Amino acid sequence: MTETRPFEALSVETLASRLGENEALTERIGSDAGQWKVREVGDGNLNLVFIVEGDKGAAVVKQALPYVRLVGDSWPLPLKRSFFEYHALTRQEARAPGSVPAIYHFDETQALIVMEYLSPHIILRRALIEGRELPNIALDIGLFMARTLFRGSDLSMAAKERKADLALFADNVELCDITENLVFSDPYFDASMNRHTSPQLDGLVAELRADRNLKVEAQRLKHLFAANAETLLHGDLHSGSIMVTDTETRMIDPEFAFYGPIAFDVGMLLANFWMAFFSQRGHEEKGSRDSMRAYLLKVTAETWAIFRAEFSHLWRTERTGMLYQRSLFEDQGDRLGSEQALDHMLSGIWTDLLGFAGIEVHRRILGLAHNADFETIADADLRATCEAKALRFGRHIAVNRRRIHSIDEVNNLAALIEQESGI
Ligand code: SR1
Ligand code: MG
Repeated sequence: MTETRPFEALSVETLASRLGENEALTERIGSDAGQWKVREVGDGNLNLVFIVEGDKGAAVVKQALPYVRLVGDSWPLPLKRSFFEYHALTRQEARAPGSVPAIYHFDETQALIVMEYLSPHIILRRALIEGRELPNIALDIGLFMARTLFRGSDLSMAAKERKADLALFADNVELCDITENLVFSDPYFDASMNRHTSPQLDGLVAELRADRNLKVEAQRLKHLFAANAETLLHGDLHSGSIMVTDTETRMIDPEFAFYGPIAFDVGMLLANFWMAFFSQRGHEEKGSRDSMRAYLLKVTAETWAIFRAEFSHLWRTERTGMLYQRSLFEDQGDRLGSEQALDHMLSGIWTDLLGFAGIEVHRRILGLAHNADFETIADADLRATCEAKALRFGRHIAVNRRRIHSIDEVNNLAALIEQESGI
């Protein structure tokens, strides 16, 4: 049953009485709501997340709040982000089956989604901080990105269907606005919500903000983000939006979904692996992280290789949309023409993903929304050393993205910067 009353935030105390008659929940976790155990576990920047356990099982209830949780009610944020998350999850499930949690129920007025409780999964970022070398993430995430990004684009979809979807997600204005400001602009001037490890990083931060080429590049990337409505993006694909076990990987939290450039999701994701790499020095109290560092660079190379291979496979077998139509190439016996176009597309994605990755690194160290990879390093000098390396790496790949041709080149650079001493 869907509630008809106006939006009201749930709490641990009220959840069972509010949702005790909800069939999606009672079917899965048991109908004796008086026995339900409810925990609020949300540690993200925006929403409430509850785990509800009954005698038959458990489920997750995620509810949007009318403001940014990280900042408070001084920053209102519309509830409709829950609508976009729900619609993005259904499309991701159709395009990359098994890659997202199952959805049991959506209530638009209450801005809540009831979904599968993933257990014993943990957030990927936490696993990487703990130094866990997960064997499947490159394969699982590479496939997820290739399938969702290819199948959500004009390479695959019927034009009418894609344009309708583009119109639907175009209304996710406020979440795009967060990305447009927090990712592409705020890090490059002294915006009011910014913070960084100070005074250790003050000199480097001033240098970055005075770097004209970097600022121009960040704005060119912002332009691309805003104007290139290429595919349905996850929109916030970092290691905090992925849940893992040793053998399973699920993508969560696509509330920032909208139509944008393919390279954005890929660049954000790889940036988070590179940040995990630079943060390892700060997590060596229980032993060397040399092996973890090598693992993380291998993961970036494998993720990109899997993405390329699957995207190429889909290009050759599922290119049913209006772009690069088969009637111009394969049907004319011109397979080489089709391969040339594919190569062109992949090299464009590569160049742009380096830019998006570079600025994602910057915003996590200079902006409002930092990440736990660095934040959990208690010693400020050590944290600043790790962050400074990541900042220099980010600047290099963003500014030089047109001159960097392989992932090995990027990973060699990361390894070189990691070996340097001091800030
Ligand atoms: C105010 S929201 C800050 C960040 O949290 C989300 O996870 C997105 O990454 C956003 O940029
Ligand atoms: Mg999130």
